[in-house]
Amino acid sequence: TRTVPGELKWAASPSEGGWEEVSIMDEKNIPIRTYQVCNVLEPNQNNWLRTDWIPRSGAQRVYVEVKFTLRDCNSLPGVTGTCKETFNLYYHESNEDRESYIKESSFIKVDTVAADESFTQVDVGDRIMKLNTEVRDVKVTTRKGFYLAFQDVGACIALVSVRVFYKTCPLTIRNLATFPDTITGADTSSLVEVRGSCVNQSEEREEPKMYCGADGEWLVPIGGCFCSPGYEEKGGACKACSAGFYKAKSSDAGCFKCPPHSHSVRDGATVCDCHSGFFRADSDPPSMACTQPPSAPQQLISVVNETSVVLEWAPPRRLGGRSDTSYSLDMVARRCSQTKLCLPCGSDVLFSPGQTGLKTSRVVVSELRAHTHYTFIVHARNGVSQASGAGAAQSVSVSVTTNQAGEKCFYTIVILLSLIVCLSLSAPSPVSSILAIDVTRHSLSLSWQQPDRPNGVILEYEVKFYEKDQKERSYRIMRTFSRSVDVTGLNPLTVYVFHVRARTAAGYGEFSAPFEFSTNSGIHAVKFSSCRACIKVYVQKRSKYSKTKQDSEEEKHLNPGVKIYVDPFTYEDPDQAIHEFAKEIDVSSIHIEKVIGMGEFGEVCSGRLRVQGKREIYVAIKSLKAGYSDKQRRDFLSEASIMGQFDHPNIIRLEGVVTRCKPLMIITEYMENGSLDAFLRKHDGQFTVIQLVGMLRGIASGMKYLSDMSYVHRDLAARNILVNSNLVCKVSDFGLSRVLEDDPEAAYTTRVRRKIPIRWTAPEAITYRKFTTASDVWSYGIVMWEVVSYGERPYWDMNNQDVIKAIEEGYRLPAPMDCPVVLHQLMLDCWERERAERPTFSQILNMLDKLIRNPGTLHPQGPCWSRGWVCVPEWSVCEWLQSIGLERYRDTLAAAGYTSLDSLLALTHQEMDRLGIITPSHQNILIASVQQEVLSQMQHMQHSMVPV
Ligand code: ACK
Repeated sequence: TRTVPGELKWAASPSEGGWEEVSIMDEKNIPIRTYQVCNVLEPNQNNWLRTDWIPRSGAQRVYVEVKFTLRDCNSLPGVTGTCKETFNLYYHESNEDRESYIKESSFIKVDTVAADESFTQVDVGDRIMKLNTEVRDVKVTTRKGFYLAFQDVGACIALVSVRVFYKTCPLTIRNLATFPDTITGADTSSLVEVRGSCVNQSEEREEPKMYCGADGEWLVPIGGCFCSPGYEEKGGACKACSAGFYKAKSSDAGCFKCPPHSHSVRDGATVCDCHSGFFRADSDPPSMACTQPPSAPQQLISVVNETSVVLEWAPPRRLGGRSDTSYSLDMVARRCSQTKLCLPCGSDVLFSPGQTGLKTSRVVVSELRAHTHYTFIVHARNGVSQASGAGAAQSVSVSVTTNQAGEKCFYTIVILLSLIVCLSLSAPSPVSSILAIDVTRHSLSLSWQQPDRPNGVILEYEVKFYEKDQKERSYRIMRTFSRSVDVTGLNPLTVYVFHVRARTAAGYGEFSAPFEFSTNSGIHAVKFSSCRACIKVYVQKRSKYSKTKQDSEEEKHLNPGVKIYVDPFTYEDPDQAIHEFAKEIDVSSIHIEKVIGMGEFGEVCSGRLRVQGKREIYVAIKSLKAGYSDKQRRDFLSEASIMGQFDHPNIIRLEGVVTRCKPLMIITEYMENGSLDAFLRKHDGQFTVIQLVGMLRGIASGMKYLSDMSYVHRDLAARNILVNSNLVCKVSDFGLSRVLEDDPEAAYTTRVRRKIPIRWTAPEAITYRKFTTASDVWSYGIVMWEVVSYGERPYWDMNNQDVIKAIEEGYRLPAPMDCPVVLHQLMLDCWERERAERPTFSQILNMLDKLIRNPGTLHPQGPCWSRGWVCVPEWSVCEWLQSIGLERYRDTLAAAGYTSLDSLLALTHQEMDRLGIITPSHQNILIASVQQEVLSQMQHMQHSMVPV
């Protein structure tokens, strides 16, 4: 009524002496219309006041707010029992907007309204009135509108204003769907179901629905939309991906950076175009880098055997960034070489295992014509060869002439016979001598003679070598078609042992005897055996590992007072676990800023968290994407339940969780430099060894804490370590059932059904799922290797099966470039086959602390070359014999008066024959080693005088 200009002129009955329209000034001195009645002295009052017709406008429940003043009967002098202190509110539904008369009985009573203010305070003289406000609601659903009526039965009352309204749930956007302004339902408990429509550039993921509650609040959002390809969600709308980014599918993910060798120049890209010279195969997903066709196969060799030819080649130098290289062969016979591919000539030729789509690099071509000149062309192709239009460019060819005629019917017999001969052939005899030429600090060239008895055509040679001190624990293999090889990537001043063996059609022969050669120092040709003293000290320490119990489960239960980690899956109700270990955070205290990556369950964002009474901190926010299953929810929250139990500077800290509203979130401290592997690759070669060891120390410290709590991580790898702005490394990625499912490195092995990150996992965990702290130690050794090699992939491009096999055979990763000997030794210790032999994290931590305190020990060539390390400067004959494994001659030599290393310089073969040291190799070792030992001691003295 306050907004109605002029008089209201509502119908009053009786028209005189009952309700009267009176204009007064409100508190702001604005004129308002009121209705007043005050017949308190006369009995049997029945005064009606009816409003004009009020259109319903679609509303189903209307609210009537009445503001009024009422006199307290006691405050009125001389009133009798006729005075009343209430009035009645009525309504009448009608389609008629101008009904002139409505019977009293047609009205339905809404309520009797009383004042709730103490109306004795009303002082009409000073115009100070206590205003009452009462609201009543009423369902109006049957007609287009309604009338309201006020019945007075003898009160002193002034209606100051009447406001009639209905409620709506206001227009809103939820889950990328727009919900219109919606009028609430007819009943106080009714919910109006509303269907949303997807915002621009979005597509329905699941029918978007919400409910409008009677109070005008939206409830229970269901379903929603995803931004279309090329668009991502920003502030409730879909915004085009900016240049350099793309999004291929409609999903709730953000735009992705263009994969390597591709770009997008315009906003809204659904796929990135390849840089020129790079391609994408039809089956390549848009997330894959653009790649190139392979270069030509290398070193194609042919071995003619009568009318068959064995062709072998090495893989292309460049695989173009793909792993689907295949080979195919073309054959041209001279007789028809005018036409390029002369199929008729070769139509009955057999290719084994085939002519096209070959995955192996060896083919036997048989049933050729005798005395015919053939040219074989081997093409390398991959998934993008066709797209690049470079089919024939990547090929290599070889020409041969077959050398024996024969009737076709004899071929089979001849081939069978040669097969039988082949099978009965014996393997080649060992290579008898190896020479080293061109020796440098990091390389040497080897050459050798063909074995005395090759027993067939030699197809290739295999060279196996290792650092002498490492024995065969870590060796490398090279293959060559020729009788020489350049071995590179060696450590300076290091003695290497080489073995060579040959392969024919009958297989590999025996390896040659060991041949030892030392790389040089660049200054003198010196041996480093004095270092052995230092390594020996360490090795003795290492043997202590075996006495330490590795299985922390067993250890911890004997150790009261140590906090043990509780498996959240032992709780029947996962929510109980989460609330036991994690703090619930109010979503309003989180301010999300940007998406920093994708986790298994949804985006990972960075943002800020402001908890009352604390300063604002940067946080990482992992969220669980909508549409999750119960299991996914449990798995997602299990990470927080685990993390929440830890409190250590090298373990990622949990700030809390959001579980009371959607999406669910896990909030952790923010680590500015992201994951360690990517971080190291980005800063290749930029850190000092001390900085790298500092990072390793942090990880070891975190792992020691976890192992003390009996928590086995199972997926320790550089990609699961996060780095903050101070280079502090923290272990992250906890979880249980999901642990290995989520890791892109995890693969199925043949023996177990769960996925395992093979390259990081100890053999016993791969083979029979024996995951213990000792298997975490193995993984830690791999992390050490990743760190020192600045994020190199362990075992490079070997496939998982080959890695498993190599480890089984005793192969271990070699020291990365410039890796201090002590660190590589520590890695090798972590990779002991026997898990009881591996160090504990506590021992690793002690070792790293010692190295940090004595930085000189971290020199790549080993501790002896640096100052500050206490080496044994002079060995007794006894220690020296021990170090070369010939302790057995101790007494013989002592008895003959050889009591110092110098005196041993006089040893000759004849003298040793005389003393009964008759094994030729022992004689050689003794003579060579004593000379080198004395030389290296001289060298050591020089270094002691001139600080390095
Ligand atoms: O290598 P990144 O940048 O580091 O990409 C991944 C991505 O989210 C998906 O896991 C990053 N990430 C995860 N947790 C955090 C964190 N607490 N602080 C900073 N980045 C994080 C991770």
